[in-house]
Amino acid sequence: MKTQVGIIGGGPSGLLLSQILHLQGIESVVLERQSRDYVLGRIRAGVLEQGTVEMLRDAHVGDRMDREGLVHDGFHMAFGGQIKRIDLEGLTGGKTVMVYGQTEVTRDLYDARDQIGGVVIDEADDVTPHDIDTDSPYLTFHREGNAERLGCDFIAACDGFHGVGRQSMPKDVLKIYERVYPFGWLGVLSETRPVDEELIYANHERGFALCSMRSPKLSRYYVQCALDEDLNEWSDDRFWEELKLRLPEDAAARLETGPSIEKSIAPLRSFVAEPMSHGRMFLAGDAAHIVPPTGAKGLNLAASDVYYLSRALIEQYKTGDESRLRDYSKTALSRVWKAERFSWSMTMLMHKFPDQGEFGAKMQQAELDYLTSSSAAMTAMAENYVGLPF
Ligand code: FAS
Ligand code: PHB
Repeated sequence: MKTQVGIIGGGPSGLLLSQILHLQGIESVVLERQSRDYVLGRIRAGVLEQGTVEMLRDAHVGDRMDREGLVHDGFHMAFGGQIKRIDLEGLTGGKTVMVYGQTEVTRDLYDARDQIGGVVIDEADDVTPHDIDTDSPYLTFHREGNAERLGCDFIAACDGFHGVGRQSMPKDVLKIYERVYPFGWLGVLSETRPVDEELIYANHERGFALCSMRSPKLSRYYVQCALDEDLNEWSDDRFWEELKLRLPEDAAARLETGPSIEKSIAPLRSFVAEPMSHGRMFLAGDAAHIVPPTGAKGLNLAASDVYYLSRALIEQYKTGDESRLRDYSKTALSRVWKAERFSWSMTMLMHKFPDQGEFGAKMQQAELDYLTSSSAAMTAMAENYVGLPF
């Protein structure tokens, strides 16, 4: 097999890159390790920055998002018995975010690829990049037990944190930066009316909690939990009781509970791999970086990587100018690190740390009190939350 861009990974990064290139007449093949059902069964991100929304519309995959997504022009921060609103739209001159699940984004992308004849090979095993520092890199993989080879001009490793792309970069080239947090998020999806029309981020002495949603009838909740929590110890009743304890009284009183249709624990880490390219292989999305979900940046960073990489590949194919490809890593990392900083700072502000002590708790309350009483501080929060410019 031969194509122009070989893409490892059929998550949001790989599918969006493939779709954007296709619309510019550039061929690609996506090699996805899992089955389509498995990929679509993962419950992940929920909030799309304005830049991501515009990219999806430009890639002709925004129609259902615009019909079913929820435009949010603010969110709430609860702490010390108070609840304060961050007026995203008012503080950023009209910018908002879209609440629309990553699962739906991925479904829309798969449908779009199928509709225009995109090549996505599911259940591709042992995908392996070769000769990435030559002019003719290629990928090998197994499909239904048969060995296959995909020749390409460039390889995009969109294969997530556990992917093969980053692992294939020379060890003496790669520099890793990492911070693992001493807690995780226990998440629940339930077919209940969301507790509020907007998201609530809660700092509480028992730990962080987040009230989010997927639709007016589908709620997504999280509570901070210990890293070694046993999911079997968390009945729905225990989850709902713990969530209520961490929310302001009126929110807890109106919380509609019900059976969980998904329950999982996600670890939290900050992670960046530099550089994001080597030879003719380019890393995009979780393959290159991970953020704690506190700032709702993970999926959105994947989108901005794809924005920069697709623009660079299109320029190379249209004009032969490789300068944007050469600058891809530096350009993408500039935005990645700012999102890493925001996600880290939100995580430090909102969670209970085992070693923070009473002084640390007081610092968090003082910062939250200052943040929500200063338009300058809220403006900084708002412009990061809606997404810094691409
Ligand atoms: P993905 O991991 O989504 O996709 C990579 C794809 O590559 C996968 O389908 C995988 O099967 C495939 N793959 C891996 N190795 C392969 C190989 N060797 N060969 C072929 N294919 C391979 N972000 C938020 O903004 N908010 C959240 O609340 C949030 N919650 C999250 C919860 C969890 C448990 C996780 C893991 C992530 C969460 N994220 C969240 C971040 C998440 O949304 C990612 O940023 C997003 O999935 C990034 O998309 P991709 O880069 O496409 O990576
Ligand atoms: C979600 O809805 O899953 C979600 C929303 C905001 C976050 C993290 C997760 O910061």
